[in-house]
Amino acid sequence: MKFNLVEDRDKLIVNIKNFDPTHIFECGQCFRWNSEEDFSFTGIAFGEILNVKKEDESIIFSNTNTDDFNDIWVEYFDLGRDYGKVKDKLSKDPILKEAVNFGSGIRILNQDPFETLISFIISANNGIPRIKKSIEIICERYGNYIGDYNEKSYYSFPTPEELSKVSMDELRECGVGFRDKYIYSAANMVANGEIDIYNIKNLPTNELRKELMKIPGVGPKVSDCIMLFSMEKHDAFPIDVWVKRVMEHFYLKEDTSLMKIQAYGQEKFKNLAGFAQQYLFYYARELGIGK
Ligand code: 8HG
Repeated sequence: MKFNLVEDRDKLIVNIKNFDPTHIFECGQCFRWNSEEDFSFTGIAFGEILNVKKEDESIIFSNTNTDDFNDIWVEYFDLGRDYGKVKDKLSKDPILKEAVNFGSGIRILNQDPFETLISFIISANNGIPRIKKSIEIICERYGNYIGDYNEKSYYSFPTPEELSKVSMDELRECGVGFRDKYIYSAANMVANGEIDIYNIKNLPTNELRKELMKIPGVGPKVSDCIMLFSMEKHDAFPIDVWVKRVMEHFYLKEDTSLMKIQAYGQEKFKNLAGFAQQYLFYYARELGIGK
């Protein structure tokens, strides 16, 4: 993959289509990116702090270099994929066309599987600001200090070993409520090798879902979020309140069980179901559709 890339001290200026930091970082798939006063976003992934800004057709990546861009960020931001094609296919459906226009710069991130597992266990029956706060506290207390950027300190997400040593009481003090026991079990199952979270992504989607659901606190929605946001399962179709509402409002026209909505979404959008879900989630949540 060749990019039209200019390196200028700690900045890279890259021409990328279908890339909008606001859409990417605020569409619900990640919790560790925050906007700055200049409308850029700063976050941390794979132990590196990065700042991302869109200026016209250019994306400016700060605090990085060409090697890290190629080694980490190309995959993280799914830059090898032509989102123009994904959007064209989905836009044949008139409802998706609206949702795709609304979130035109969304890309599905390839995040760390352990971080995604724990983050989406925390997300169950929770709101995004509280999810973000809990994750930030967990990283500050149990991750490692990586560095400062714009006068703010950044910490890595704890490894399975690091997190497995944290007690349930300590976890509860991070604001995770009843999910303390689930995080505790999940971290221990990964640390002691019961779940091989870094090597199961090659299983077919349905088998992988079953494997993930062996972890307490991981149901169908959480498992599909983990598969989609960290294991490249783009046929996953996580259904939360917003996706349920938008699917019922536009397609099904009546109260429908989660299982039926999932079957409908996977059948309708096939190997693009995960992308369709993300455009719909962002669209429904920002516009309050079906509320
Ligand atoms: O990207 C997401 N898709 C779906 N379907 N659900 C999500 C995403 N992100 C996210 O946080 N959720 C869930 O929505 C978790 C939680 O139940 C709620 C937070 O708004």
